[in-house]
Amino acid sequence: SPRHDPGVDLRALGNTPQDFARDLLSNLYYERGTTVESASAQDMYDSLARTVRDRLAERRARTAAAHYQANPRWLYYLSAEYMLGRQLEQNLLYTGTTDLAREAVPDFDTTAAQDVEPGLGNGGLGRLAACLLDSLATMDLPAVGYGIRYDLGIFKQDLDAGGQVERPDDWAFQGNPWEFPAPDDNQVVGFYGKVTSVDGRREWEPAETVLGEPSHMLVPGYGTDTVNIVRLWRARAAQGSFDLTRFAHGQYAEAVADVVRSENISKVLYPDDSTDLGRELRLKQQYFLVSCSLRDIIRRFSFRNDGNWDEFAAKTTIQLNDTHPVLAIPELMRLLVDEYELDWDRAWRITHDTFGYTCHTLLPEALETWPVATIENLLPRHLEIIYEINARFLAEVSERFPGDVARIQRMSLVQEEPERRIRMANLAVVGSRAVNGVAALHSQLLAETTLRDFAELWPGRFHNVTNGVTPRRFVKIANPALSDLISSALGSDAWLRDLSLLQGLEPFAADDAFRARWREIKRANKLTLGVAPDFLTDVIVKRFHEYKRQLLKLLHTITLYQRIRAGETPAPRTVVFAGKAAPGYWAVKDVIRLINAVAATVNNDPAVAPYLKVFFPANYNVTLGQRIYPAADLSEQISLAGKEASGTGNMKLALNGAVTIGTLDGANVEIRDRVGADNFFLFGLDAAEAATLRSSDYRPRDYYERDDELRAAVDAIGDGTFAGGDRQAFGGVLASLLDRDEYLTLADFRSYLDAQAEVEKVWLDAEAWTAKSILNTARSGYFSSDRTIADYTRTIWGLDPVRVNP
Ligand code: 26M
Repeated sequence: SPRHDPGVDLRALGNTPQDFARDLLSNLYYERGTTVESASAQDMYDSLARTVRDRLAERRARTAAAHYQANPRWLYYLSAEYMLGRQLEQNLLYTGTTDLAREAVPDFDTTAAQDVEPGLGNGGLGRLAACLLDSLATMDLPAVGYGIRYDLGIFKQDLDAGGQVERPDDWAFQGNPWEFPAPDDNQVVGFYGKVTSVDGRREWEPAETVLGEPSHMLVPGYGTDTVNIVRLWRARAAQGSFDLTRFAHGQYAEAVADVVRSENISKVLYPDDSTDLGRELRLKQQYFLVSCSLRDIIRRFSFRNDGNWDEFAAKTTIQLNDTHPVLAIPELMRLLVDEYELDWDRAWRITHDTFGYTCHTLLPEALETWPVATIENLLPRHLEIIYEINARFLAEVSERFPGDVARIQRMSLVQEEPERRIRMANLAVVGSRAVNGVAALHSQLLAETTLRDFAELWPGRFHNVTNGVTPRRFVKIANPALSDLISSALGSDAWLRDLSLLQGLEPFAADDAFRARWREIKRANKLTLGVAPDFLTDVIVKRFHEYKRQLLKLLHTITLYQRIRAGETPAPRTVVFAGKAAPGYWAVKDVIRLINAVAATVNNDPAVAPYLKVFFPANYNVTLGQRIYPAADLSEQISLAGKEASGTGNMKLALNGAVTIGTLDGANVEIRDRVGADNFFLFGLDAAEAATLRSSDYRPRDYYERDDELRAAVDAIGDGTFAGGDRQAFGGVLASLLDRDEYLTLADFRSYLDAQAEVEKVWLDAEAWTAKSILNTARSGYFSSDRTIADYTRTIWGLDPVRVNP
């Protein structure tokens, strides 16, 4: 459309050193209002960021023009979380200006160190969202990510006397140069109130309204001109919320109470990972995201397609990142039926054809449910719509399975006991065209267990799309030396856009000179991380959760310590633990405290120093992960089989040449299939065995009594060895292990130690180890998020690329 033809040469920004330096100075003078002489590190950082951003903005303008011209089918990715990682280094890489920036900026490293990671997510789910956006742009697919612009991201973790202490993450305190606010594009969101009938139509009159103010960040593709966006909503009080009457009466705090209430909606990310807390503010956040995003999507659609609703599902596909945004289903129904006056059946067809739902868990405690009373109060019209969806759905179930009352109760969107609650996963499945798990085993177990009834009713609706990670951030940026070696071996850097090309490294696993180079790089990466370069670097880095079994790794560490004390001389290793625990999750906060107590004992014992070190860097985030993955030799993926949906750290580590020790859980299964059983250290119960043992009368004490080393390790936790003689310090951990051991840690202990013995044997043969390391990288190309996006595009989304004109 001519309206979007800029009619000028947008490529006015040159890329000579002079052009770049001039733009940098211009930003320093005109945006920061300062001079080279008086510029602070922040001034210089901000000016550099803008200089780079402008180069992306120019590509963004051409992308938008190409998109308007093509009027394609769009993907909208709805996610309450995005873990984008630091922006500067990525955007320098994607604009090809890294060298220009190093030349133009006086103290580049100090300047780059000002870059702050926007931690707008908890862990795997949020980082996956960021990897998928990276791949969508790289593959020239028209997509927008929608999310929430939390003022406070995931808390910062400090360790105080070995225990986790949380500090707020005011990530944008110094401003965020990567962000474009668009206050004029705001949406109005309603809450509470009542529903009345007007001329036979239901009409919701909210009692409270809040503004959603969007800003966007640029999401460039690598090696292409496409620049997509991620649009993040921030809550603002509606104008007039400030209470002048109260103010005049001296009630200053009360005068701003409504403003504060409104703006609290996007104040803080909930730091819970895999548990459903059910706080009203969380539900408000979810509806806020959904309401703003859907109106934005509809506005964009109407503008391009003259509001012809028959075209909507053909032009729009919306992917729900877990159930967090599932209110989009009743919200779209409400907009279509109440506001646009479509009849129910037509509205339902459109809605159902629009949505896809990705499930990220198997844990029942992570499946969201909301009390009917909470929804009724906050979103009364949505509750009516959910009931109507349920009535029609259950009629369909009864027709298929007449008289099967138990089935109807299981499948109902409404749980009746012990209180009435809405089951958000059921709503997501019923309202979506496609449902997918995130690894082959996960998708299989979803269909066989968690969502079995639904898979029986609609087998064709269920898919698997195995997760992936972006090789740009997690190989090229995180591990530049390894990337250069790979490119020189393969003869080009094309692998960064087609990761299957890593297969070409296979012959080099047998090449002595190449193996020596590979080891040198790993060694240098360990020095950068600050761990001993010649020790085996054994890493378990992920959110803390009982099912992930950091405690199993710790029991092994204690056993190594005790063996060394008894005179054994195992292969030197550094055990690296990193990760955050949800602030209220005391069981794993105790584990963190225990790990650090063991670390203090081990690291201060000169007798074990030549063989064992324990390292727990605080505040695991994307930035720290980028330093750890390249230094790792051994990747610990030791969750109880049947609990981890996929894992993505396992993929980042394998791509950086770490060899996995793991259970048959999540994507480990597929990693092992691809790298080969010889290049993967397998141990433990499989998912079926674990389920059987858990449902029998499992007695952890039997394992404790029968295994001397296990008993010695557990006893050391209880006898004060790591607590200056205090026998009570870790009583909770001990009791939960011996009395319940919900995640079968003791049952898998011996098998795990046997696998670790195998690890050690191979490690002592450096050439054999290096060959396995190289083969892990060579055979992990499948785990690129580009492949994940290709799978979504083919099986669920049906998108076509739109090339941006140069
Ligand atoms: C729920 C309710 C209230 C507040 C927060 C939550 C919540 C937030 C995040 C629950 C779960 C959340 O994330 C779960 C998650 O990260 N799942 C992980 O998803 C990854 C990407 O698919 C998988 O690789 C991991 O196996 C899976 O654990």
